[in-house]
Amino acid sequence: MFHLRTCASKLRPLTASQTVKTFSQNRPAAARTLGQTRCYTAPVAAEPFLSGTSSNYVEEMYYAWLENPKSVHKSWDIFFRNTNAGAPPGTAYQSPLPLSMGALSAAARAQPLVGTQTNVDKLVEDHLAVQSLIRAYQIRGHHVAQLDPLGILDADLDSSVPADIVSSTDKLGLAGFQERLQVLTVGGFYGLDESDLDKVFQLPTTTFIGGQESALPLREIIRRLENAYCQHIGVEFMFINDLEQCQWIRRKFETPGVMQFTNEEKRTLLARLVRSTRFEEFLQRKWSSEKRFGLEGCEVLIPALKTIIDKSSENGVDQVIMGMPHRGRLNVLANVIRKELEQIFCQFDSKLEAADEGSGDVKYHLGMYHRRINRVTDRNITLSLVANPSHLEAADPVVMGKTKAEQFYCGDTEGKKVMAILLHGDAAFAGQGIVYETFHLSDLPSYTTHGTVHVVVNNQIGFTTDPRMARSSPYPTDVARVVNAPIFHVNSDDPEAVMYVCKVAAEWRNTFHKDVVVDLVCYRRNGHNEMDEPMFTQPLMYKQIRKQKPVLQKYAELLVAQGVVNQPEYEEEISKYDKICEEAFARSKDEKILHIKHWLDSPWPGFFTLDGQPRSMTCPSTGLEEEVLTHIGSVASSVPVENFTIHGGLSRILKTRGELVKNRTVDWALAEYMAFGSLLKEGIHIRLSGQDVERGTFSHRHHVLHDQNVDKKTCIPMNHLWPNQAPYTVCNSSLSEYGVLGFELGFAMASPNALVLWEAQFGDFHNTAQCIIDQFICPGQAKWVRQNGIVLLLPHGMEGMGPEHSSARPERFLQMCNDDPDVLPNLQEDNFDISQLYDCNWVVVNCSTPGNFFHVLRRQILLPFRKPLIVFTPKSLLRHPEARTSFDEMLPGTHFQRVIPEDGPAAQNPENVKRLLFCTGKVYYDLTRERKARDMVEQVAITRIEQLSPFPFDLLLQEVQKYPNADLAWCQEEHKNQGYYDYVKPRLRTTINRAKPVWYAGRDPAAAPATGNKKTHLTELQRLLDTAFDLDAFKNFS
Ligand SMILES: Cc1ncc(C[n+]2csc(CCOP(=O)(O)OP(=O)(O)O)c2C)c(N)n1
Repeated sequence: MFHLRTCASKLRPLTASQTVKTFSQNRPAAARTLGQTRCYTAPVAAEPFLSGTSSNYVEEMYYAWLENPKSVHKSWDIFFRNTNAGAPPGTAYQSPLPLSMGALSAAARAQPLVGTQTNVDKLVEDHLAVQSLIRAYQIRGHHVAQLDPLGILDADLDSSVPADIVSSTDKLGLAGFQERLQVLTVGGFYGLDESDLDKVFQLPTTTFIGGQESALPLREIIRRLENAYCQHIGVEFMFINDLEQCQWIRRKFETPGVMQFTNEEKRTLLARLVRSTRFEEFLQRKWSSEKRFGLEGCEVLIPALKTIIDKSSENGVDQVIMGMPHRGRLNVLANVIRKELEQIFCQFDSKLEAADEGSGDVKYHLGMYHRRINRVTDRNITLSLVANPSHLEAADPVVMGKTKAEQFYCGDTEGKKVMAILLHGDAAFAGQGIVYETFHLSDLPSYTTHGTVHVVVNNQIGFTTDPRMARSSPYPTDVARVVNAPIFHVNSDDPEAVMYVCKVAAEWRNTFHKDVVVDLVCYRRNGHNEMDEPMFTQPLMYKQIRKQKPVLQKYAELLVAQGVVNQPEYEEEISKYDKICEEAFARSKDEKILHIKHWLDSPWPGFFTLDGQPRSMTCPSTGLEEEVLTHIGSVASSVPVENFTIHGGLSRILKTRGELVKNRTVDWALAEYMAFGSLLKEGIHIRLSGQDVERGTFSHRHHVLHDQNVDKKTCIPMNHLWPNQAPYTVCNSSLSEYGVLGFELGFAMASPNALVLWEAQFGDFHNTAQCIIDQFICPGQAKWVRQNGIVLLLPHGMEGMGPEHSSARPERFLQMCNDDPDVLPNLQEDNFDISQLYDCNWVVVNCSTPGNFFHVLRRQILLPFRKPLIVFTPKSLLRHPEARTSFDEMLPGTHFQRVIPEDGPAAQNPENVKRLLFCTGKVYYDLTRERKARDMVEQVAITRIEQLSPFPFDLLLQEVQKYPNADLAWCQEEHKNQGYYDYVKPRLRTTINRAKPVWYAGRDPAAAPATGNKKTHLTELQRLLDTAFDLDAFKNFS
């Protein structure tokens, strides 16, 4: 504790107030955060108790005393005065008189300068013990809080009571309290004895249990700590390494009397519980054998969400985007989002036909969007619930992305207007890795939504699995600790405690704009769904549940006992809501047809006609004026700001780009630049996200320039193109695919007027995001009538780099295309190509030229509807000298080419052509090189299929008809059981009415996507080229 003495002796000439000023000038606010190193250099002084760990405590008190001498216990006041007055070491301290609780002011009677060294040591030790005790409650109080409404389980999966906390099951009953004090005092953890219970202790500045008091008897300290930390709320926050945030939480939970509710608030809470409870009962009465994943056992969820929304609305939020699993979803739709009840009820009618195209989805997966007045705040609020698949937690990043987009489009840079609420089940929250990935996006500049409120419906069971078999962490919420989110566990049978933590959670989000978790510890009254028998697997738990009084009944009895409502008022509230349900049920009978479009979570006003149809079925030319190309090219090859030093290597890259532009050509990077830059000019926001996308994994893009001399000084030339251009966002993501792709999908959901692209580092990595692809991107429109124009850029190509970085698995995407391989569509249909696009579930392309890549990106936005676009992008072609496109192919009037036909000598005399080779992507360049080497340019035509899906039946039919004497072969560099073969072959056969075989030139089937051996790779390549150009290769099979 020499620090204090040093400070004191240094500051002695000053008065207390001068000292405070000087000290606070030297000590910025941030210096008071935990972990800050304190630095004092003068020699140790002689006060014997000023040593070791006591130093922080006494030092805290000293600072408090400097600010206000009355804020510390009288004995310390005297000590500090004596010290400052120059008392010699060992003489400044005098022991205080013992104080009883009712005699706090007796401290004032302490006499100066009397005392013994033993007293001194004991006093300091006791104060330290009390401080440690307070800290123990703050850190570990939640372990003994009474969180389980059933009273049989431990929310932290641990029945032991921390040795340094004196809690017991019968909380503040007198007998129990005495018993607990015994644990503490007689041989207890901190060496305090019973005689200390009535001694008054100075409270450190890190607690608020004192309210107006700065000192309290130990007995009262313990009582208040128990009250704050060991009742129905368990607060986990002491891992947060920010003093201001910790203090904020302590103030919220420790301040005496902080959890007060007005009678009005209690009545509102009761009414909300009535709705929540009676809604489930109504469904149960009407459709007792239908699955609905009811909320029974956690009915408090509805008032909890409404409280979070009310409080957030009060703080200025006008849009809340929610994501949630099955449990209680219908109830949330009905009572939080306020979907018309008849719309919900008619989903139970198995006789109603679906009006919309697509497969639709079950009622407890559908989304919803609703703008309404918040009755508590009288302000407008838009609430949406994002549709989700069964895959638990998969919607988390999607909700985040949509929230980010809504914030972006309304200029809400701090998340003050738009926020997300995510609901979770306890088993899923602990078990699904996507939760962790999503948390890691929460504080990244390009991904933060400035705080999400997470609400866990912790019914202490996952389907049939006990939590002890479902997680290794104490709580299901521990994953949130990685981002220092405070976690409020609360017993759901105490509705007021729940409302309180929800208010605090909303305030936390509003104050710090960081994530927060509300853990509603509850139970599940029925089985996993209403048909399930829970007694098979959880007999004892369910015996207890059978005895459990529903929370509504409990709370109603409490309020009746308190005189807040009377029994008839309560019954009236129930019958009022029952009547609402009955009337809606009657109206639901009038519904003749089911409209999934009533369940849209993200409307795009103005994009479609009022009937939800595209405004046209055409797509304009995707070409650009030469000046536009030249202008974008010149910005792309320069540094558009002054005094900015770029890397020498990059200067060379930009110079090369400049030369390309001068020669009126583009490579891959420039083509992308042209597409992005021109769309920005047209007011289309572009967001490119993924691992290392700013530079580009293959160092070809360089969309963010870094000054070589100034740290973090960057320039994004794309944002310097046009005076009123749309913003360009390019952001390196965290090392996540599932989370980031989900996020971008959500971002793309918010507006049709944005080009949102996710680039995989290598295409094969998309498989860790497979759930987003399988559950959202591929079937999203069919399930939820919701279009999405997300673009996936998947680097793909057999470059001899081994099995891991070669294949983006085209076969998987192609297998999930919804077009029929065996049915030739009506090729005469007007705008066949656009209709085909409109009908497909996604577009899959592999462009062989930069120009076509440019066109397909622009087409994505110029189309009058939105479809996901999967692009297999090249690696070696990024720098291939032949992979260039002239401006001529990008001018007005030009289009994306679904097929690039042969245009060489073979096309001049098609009758002479012996083989028509079809291929896609980079292998084209291997094939043309080989053809030239073999001097077969007249005999072999090569046609590139650039758009694989929807399959260009019309153009390919023309190609086949053009070469009547040619046999047909599909050539790919991928193994036979992979790539495109299985997709292309039946469609080619259908195109030609199965008139000819379609041969295969490519690698043999294999388990791995590619060999790890370079020589084998080259041998395989040569073999497939040999087959492709051996005109007799297929003779024996004919
Ligand atoms: C990713 C995933 N795996 C498995 C399932 C099957 N499943 C549906 S609900 C459920 C239990 C979920 O438990 P919990 O998260 O605690 O929510 P609860 O059903 O208890 O509300 C399981 C395993 C699923 N839907 N999603």
